Amino acid sequence: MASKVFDWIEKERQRQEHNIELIASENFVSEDVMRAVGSCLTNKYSEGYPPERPTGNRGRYYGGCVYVDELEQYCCDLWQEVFNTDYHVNVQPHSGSSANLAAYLSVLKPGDGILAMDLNNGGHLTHGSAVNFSGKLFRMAFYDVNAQGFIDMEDVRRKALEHKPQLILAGASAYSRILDFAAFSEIAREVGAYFMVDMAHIAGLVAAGDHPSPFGLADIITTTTHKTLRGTRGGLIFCKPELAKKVDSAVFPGTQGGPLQHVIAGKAVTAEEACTEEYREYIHQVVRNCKAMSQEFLRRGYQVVTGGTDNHLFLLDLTATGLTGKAVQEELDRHGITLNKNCVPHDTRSPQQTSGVRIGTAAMTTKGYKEADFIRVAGEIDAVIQEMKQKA
Ligand code: DSN
Repeated sequence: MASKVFDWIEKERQRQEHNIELIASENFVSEDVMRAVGSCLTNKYSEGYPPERPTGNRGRYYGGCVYVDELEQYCCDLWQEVFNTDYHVNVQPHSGSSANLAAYLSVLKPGDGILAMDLNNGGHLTHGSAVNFSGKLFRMAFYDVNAQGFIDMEDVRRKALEHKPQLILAGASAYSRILDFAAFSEIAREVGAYFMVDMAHIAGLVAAGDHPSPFGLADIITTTTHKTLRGTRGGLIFCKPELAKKVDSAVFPGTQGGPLQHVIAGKAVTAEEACTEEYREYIHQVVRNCKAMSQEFLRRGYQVVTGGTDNHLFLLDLTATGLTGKAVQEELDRHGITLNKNCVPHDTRSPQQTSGVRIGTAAMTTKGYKEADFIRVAGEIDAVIQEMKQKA
């Protein structure tokens, strides 16, 4: 008898096929990525690292690792190619959160200071939220955004001098503008802090040359592989070669046990795809689509945080409509349009309600959407919001 599970998988497959997917952190992977992740590699234990690793590791703790050794090394080599870098890479983190935990613990001890962007202003849960391990383990300070929603680099410097953090973090989940890695790195140098970048959202843009690269500037770089990189769900850590041993030890045995070799296989396929000209053209289109859609909202009289976008996402500020992000998200769900409620900078509503929604173009660009399609969807969203306003 077939498992009940496949009914839900089929329903979810249909939902993904028919809905308009605008969640900025989601995408649709290739059949090859799914084949790799759904393969027999899920059966294999391989705690440790491939023997070729340049970090003096002791190899694996299990027999039968000959093929996963070759696969994991291939995966590491490919990710260096994707970002054209000689940074050391660890492909074992199970997720972006696991990658951030290991990255922090590779150079910090509990009680050390981190300066990051607040979750409510566009940062990420693992960037020091009080309810997350990051906020519980480390002494957090947060830099602010200005009234238009741009990161205030003067505030970054001021807070760095005031709080003397051991690590400064650049990276966001809901920030639509270029991150000035050179300026962050200069401030980190000035106060003697490590400089870390969490590029999870924009990693695909960095790979395609549509966002400045943090390589050469940051000491440690983390990312997920499933957002703009359009791959399997998982995390990666890159670091300057001199931190390689610390990072590898922080991942295993520091924070994880056995790596997920089926996911590492999926990450390797993702990297193969990200090296292609077709992928770079896809990312260019994601950015063109995002600009076109945000401009259409502006044309229709909406507030877009920072007045536009440089990347794959933007935030619609609904304050003037009187509607909450939650209500708009739920109503759009009923119309087959999927996005998520999101705080806008200095939001007066709670993260459960919010005054905004976040919109991303990576997933529907994978389905072939061009500028005109996104302009049409902006019109559909506007129509739903106007109807909600009339009923309110
Ligand atoms: N929570 C993810 C997002 O939606 O941006 C990041 O991990």
